[in-house]
Amino acid sequence: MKNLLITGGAGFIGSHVVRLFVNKYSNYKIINLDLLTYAGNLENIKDIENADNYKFVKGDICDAEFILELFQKENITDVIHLAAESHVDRSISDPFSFVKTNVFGTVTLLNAAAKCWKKNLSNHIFYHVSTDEVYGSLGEEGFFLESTPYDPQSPYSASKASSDHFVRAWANTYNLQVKISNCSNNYGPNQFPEKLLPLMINNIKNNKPLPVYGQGENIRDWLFVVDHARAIDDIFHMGNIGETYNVGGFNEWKNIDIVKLLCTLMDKKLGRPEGESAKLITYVTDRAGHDHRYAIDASKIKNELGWEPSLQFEEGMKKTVDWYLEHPNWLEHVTSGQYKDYYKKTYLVK
Ligand code: NAD
Ligand code: TDX
Repeated sequence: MKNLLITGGAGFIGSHVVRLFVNKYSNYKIINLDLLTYAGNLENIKDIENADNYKFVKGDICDAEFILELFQKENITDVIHLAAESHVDRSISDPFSFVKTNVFGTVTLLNAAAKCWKKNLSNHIFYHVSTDEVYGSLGEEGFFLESTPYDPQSPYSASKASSDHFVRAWANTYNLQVKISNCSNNYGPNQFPEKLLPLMINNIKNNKPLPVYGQGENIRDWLFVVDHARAIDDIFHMGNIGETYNVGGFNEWKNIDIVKLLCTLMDKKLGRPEGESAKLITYVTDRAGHDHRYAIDASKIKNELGWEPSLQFEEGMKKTVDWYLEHPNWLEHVTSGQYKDYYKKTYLVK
């Protein structure tokens, strides 16, 4: 029996993790803690909200008193920590909220866990879900290994790198049993349309310009979100204590190529003439300090835990496009209000 606290479970990846754990582990109580920021959306987990082994709690990981009370009240036995500010562009315009949530929030959780678990530390796991961006930016060659030195380049990645360091410091200093995973770019249903793929899908659908940063030559390694959730399950249950696992899709794409692929898929779906959506591609000012290439070597998780991606990329992209087109209400709800202001400011739309 575990009382598992999952933070950020109303967000993109967190919602897929919560769903997987609620459905798969009926003997666990899953407590989903989320502040419901602009990125958190309870519609993402509507299908499991009435499950007997599930509870949603709205709250802030930075509120130390509240977090300590939650650990005590719910007798939290383990943590999978995903709550974060997650968008690189927002970290450039508002770095302090990234320091607050990603660094201070993570330390707040670590502190509560070490305090509440100190009598029997070996019965508890604190698992931090992190990103490949902590390793910095690659040239044309090479891959990120678990041993690659940290070299974060954006306020977002610096805040995630910092939180990873704090997790390791709590393992070393307070003997907390920790695990960390560093994953590549996720895609799939429920991703907030500030990130590349849902933003492009939404704009193609609405015949709006497709803002490609710089020349679109930057490279990302894409993984279907459900495969990331499976990796998190495997690492939580089978990963070695104190270790890091890199998770990736073995699937590198230049931004411009992935946008063109999307245009082709959506022309077919929307019954548009071939090449129609690609006319919307617009090259815009590059992101400041834009990392050139991310590529994960995921051999360790494959060799040690037997995990590998289950979906071919084209199949995953088709599923993703279908999902967004079949859920116009979801898109409409998350693109109203605050998001519109953010979009106008970032892309200087009149
Ligand atoms: P997301 O932005 O979609 O979701 C983040 C969630 O955290 C939201 O539900 C939000 O409400 C919640 N949250 C934010 N601040 C909070 C606070 N102070 N207290 C409680 N909850 C708060 O993010 P995502 O893309 O699902 O990423 C989840 C995690 O995975 C993050 O830690 C991110 O760094 C990491 N990650 C993401 C990717 C990716 O491609 N999206 C890749 C690798 C790692
Ligand atoms: O409008 C856009 N145009 C564009 O060219 C946007 C939003 C992005 N881009 C480019 C920038 C990146 O090279 O596309 C690439 C992907 O951008 P994002 O979707 O913003 O993701 P990225 O910056 O790579 O970071 C993502 O992967 C690692 C997630 O947002 C992080 O949370 C995760 O840790």
